[in-house]
Amino acid sequence: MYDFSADMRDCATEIEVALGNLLSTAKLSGPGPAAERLVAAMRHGSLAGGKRLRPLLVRQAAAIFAVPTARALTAGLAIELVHCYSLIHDDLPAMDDDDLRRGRPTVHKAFDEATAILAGDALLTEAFALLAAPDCHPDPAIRIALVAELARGAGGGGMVGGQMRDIEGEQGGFSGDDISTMQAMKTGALIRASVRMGALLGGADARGLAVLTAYAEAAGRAFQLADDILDVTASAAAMGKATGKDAEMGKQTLVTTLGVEGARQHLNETVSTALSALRTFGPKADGLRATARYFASREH
Ligand code: GRG
Repeated sequence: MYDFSADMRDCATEIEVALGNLLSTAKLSGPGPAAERLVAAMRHGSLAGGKRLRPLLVRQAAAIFAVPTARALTAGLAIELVHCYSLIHDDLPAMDDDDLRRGRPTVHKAFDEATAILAGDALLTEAFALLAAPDCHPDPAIRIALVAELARGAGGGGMVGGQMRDIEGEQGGFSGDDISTMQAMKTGALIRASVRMGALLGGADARGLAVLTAYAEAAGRAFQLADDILDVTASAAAMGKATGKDAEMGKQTLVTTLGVEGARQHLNETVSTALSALRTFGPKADGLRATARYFASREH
C-alpha cells in the first residue's frame, strides 16, 4: 500500500543529497573567494528545510507510468532549483522584503542583495543545464520537452508573470478572477509543470497529459488556498511566519474576498476536483491523491 510519509521523506532526502552534490564550488565556479561566496549563497538558499513538494509531484506523476524514482530525480531537482531561486528573489527588499525563510535568515540577510540576486540567477540557469544533459533522460526529444515545460511554468506566462501581477495587485482593485489568475500563474504554474514533467518522463499520451494537467491545476489552486488560509491563522505564526503578512502588505487573496470559512469550503471543493481528475488511473495515482489531500491539510 502507498505510504505518503515515506515517499515524501525519501524524496526530500534524495533531493537534499543531490542538491548538496550539485552545489559544490569545484563543480560550479572554480576556486577563489567570489566563487565560494556565490556557491555558499546558493547552498544557503536551497539546502535545509524545504518540503520538496514539486520533486515529489514529478516522481508521483512519473510513478503512474512506472518510471523508476531515480529517473525522476533530475527533473525534480531542476524544478526545485527554480523554486528555490524564486524564494530567494521573492524575499528581496524590492519584493516581499523578508528577513526569515524556513526559520533562517534570507539569503540577502545572510550575504547581501547582489549576492542573493546572483545566487538566484545561478540556480535558475543550473536547472536548465541539468535538464539538457544526457544524464537527465536518454531521449533528446524528452529532454527538450522537459526544458520547454519548465520554461513555460517559470517564465513570463507562468511564475514570473504571476509575480508581476501580484505586485500590481498591491494597488488594490483586483477581482476574485484577477486573484485566481495571478495565483494560477505565480504558484500554480510550477506545480502544473512538475506534474506534467513527470508525465512527460513517462511518455504520457495527449489524453493522459490532459487528465494530469486538470489534476495539477486543481492541486495548485488548493496549495495556494491553503497558503492564504495559513497566512491568517495561528499556525502560520507558530512557524515563525508573520500572521497575515500578505494582508499587511495590501495583497489581496481569496481569503480577503471569500473569508476564511468560504476559502476553506472552496479548498475542499478544489481538492475533490483534483481527486476526480485522477479516476482513470486507479491505484497508480495514489501518490498524487495523497499529495492533493496533504495540500488541504498542511499546517506549514
Ligand atoms: C520572484 C520570480 C519570483 C517569483 C516568486 C513562488 C513565488 C514567486 C513566491 C513565493 C512566495 C510565496 C510564499 C508564495 C506562496 C506559495 C509558496 C510558493 C509557498 C512556498 O512553497 P513551499 O511551501 O516552500 O513549497 P518550501 O519552503 O517547502 O520549499
